[in-house]
Amino acid sequence: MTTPDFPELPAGFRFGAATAAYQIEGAHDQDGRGPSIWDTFSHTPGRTLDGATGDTACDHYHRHPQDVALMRGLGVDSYRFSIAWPRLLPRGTGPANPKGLDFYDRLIDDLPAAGVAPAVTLYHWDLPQTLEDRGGWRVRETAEAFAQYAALAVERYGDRVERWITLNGPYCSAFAGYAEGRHAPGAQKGRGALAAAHHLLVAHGLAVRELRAAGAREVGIALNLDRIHTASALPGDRAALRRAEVLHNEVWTEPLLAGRYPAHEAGTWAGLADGPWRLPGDLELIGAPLDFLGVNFYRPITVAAAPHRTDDLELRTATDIGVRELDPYGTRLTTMGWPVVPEALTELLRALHARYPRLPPVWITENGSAEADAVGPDGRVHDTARTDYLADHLAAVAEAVSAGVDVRGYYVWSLLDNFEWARGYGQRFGLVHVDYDTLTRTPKDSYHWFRALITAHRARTEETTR
Ligand code: IFM
Repeated sequence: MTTPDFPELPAGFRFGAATAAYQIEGAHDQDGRGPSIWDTFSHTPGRTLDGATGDTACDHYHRHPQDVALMRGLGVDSYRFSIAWPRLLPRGTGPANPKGLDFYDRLIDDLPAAGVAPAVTLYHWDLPQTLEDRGGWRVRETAEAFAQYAALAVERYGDRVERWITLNGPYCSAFAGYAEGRHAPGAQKGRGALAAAHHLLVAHGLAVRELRAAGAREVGIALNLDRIHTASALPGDRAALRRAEVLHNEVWTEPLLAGRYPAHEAGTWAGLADGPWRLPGDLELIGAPLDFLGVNFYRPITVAAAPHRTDDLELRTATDIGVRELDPYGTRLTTMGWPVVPEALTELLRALHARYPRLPPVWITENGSAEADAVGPDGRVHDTARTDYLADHLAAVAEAVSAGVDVRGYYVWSLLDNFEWARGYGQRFGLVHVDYDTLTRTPKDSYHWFRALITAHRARTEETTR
């Protein structure tokens, strides 16, 4: 076995690990936490693999001291985690839950003591069920409730949090949640997805305003962005590529980074720009300057044209807009079935840099691979494929930096194996293996490699800056 070389990143570049509340915390009904849409969804038969739920997950709620110790051992600069909105506000709005507030206080206090700076995501998909019952992201009131929640969180934790991420991967909240139905709340009817997309952006804008007013240090958003290709030069496929780029990326990047809605292409996006949910001043609110853009990247996708209904404003899946995703071939696939193509990350970063003059510094807020890991007879997890994936993607980041993209840091997804949404516990993304029967944590070989990388980076950059 050969260990990949350490990619050379600039002095001051930061390393971290990321998680999300519903995927690791468990304690779903303890200490006053209210239900979220993911509790409802995962408890609905047929929605998740083998009926998996986040009821216990990694039991991080009770084991966080051990997980903070793992981070200390890893030597990361920063830990990106999310606050469960229904743990702070069990009904989404109204009285706060003191025990929920205390839980994050303990975590946020323990991290700096372990040399790790807290980076908080306010929304990683666990909407309080009460708000969904009132319309969820389809209605503007949810964006207003989110702003109140953001104000509460920053008032309580703002003195200790280094980096705030308003929303994680709003594509999934809007389109996987309200069009494809593969994520909570599992809706597949109505104009929900487009309204949700807009209200998520408004929620972000309102939260940024609250965070700024409270003097938050760094404020940004994490988008799951895709590098998209088409297999041919046929006009139909090129047009499908543009529609896919709008659906996956530009719905978010255009209003956030350029203060405009995505171009109407083939009539496909008329609903987004002209929907009744849009109010005067929304674009200015959404496009307020950010301190950083978080990019979640895993794989490229290849698309081709498919028969479609461009005049249908009711549904917004890729199929509805005439886009067919092609099966990847010719590259290694992770257990998610995702192709491993690190140079696509360089291309994505360079494309963002070229398209948006107002692009703020970038953080890779998620990157990682799911592999078929198991603890071997020697008590270790030899996850060579993950180490290779991380090394190659960090090299791709270094390449983008050399090309002039201002990338400041990189979070591995994920610190721990965890609940992978509708795919249950079948996908292992962690640097640390979790045995779901005993909840035993075992650092994998990639954990040790990442620690060595961070140590080598510090030694090299401290030497060159001395
Ligand atoms: O586990 C998820 C995470 O919650 C959001 N981004 C993608 C990851 C892997 O699918």
